[in-house]
Amino acid sequence: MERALIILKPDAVQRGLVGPIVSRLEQRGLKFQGLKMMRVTEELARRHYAEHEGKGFFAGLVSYITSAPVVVAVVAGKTGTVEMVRAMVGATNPAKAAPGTIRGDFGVEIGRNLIHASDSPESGERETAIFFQPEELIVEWARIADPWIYE
Ligand code: D4T
Repeated sequence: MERALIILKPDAVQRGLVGPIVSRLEQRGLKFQGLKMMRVTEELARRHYAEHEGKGFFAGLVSYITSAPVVVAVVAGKTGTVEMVRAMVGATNPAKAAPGTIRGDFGVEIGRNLIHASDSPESGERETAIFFQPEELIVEWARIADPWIYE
């Protein structure tokens, strides 16, 4: 089992795109383990984006992600799920993201790229632990559609 942390960023929430984006993930067959609305504090933003500290866009990135509520989720699936979710999300810059991807269909600019998805299974685990308490997640649950999604 692999899982990815998803953040529907403030622009996705403000633009009423939570439903359409969650829908895409759900329709693909991804299994949700957790979903909640929250505010990202500056401390959390700095921790999440620690690899970008010192870069020119860092201050803008922190201010964007902390500016309004976000929706965070954990989605799970078999091996390869994280890569599949990243493919659905599209290139970091929506202007260059392929049509059919979330960023390619809903966005136009890198500073408003709507969604975050973990970039490796290891990041998925690390980020899940940052954004969710264990008791907020339902890791094992029987979904009636599972045999119709996985052979
Ligand atoms: P996130 O982490 O938000 O899912 O985006 P990506 O994984 O697709 O891309 P990233 O980590 O390289 O960048 C993080 C975040 O910073 C913004 N950004 C990035 C920016 O505003 N200007 C830039 O030049 C870069 C490289 C967008 C996403």
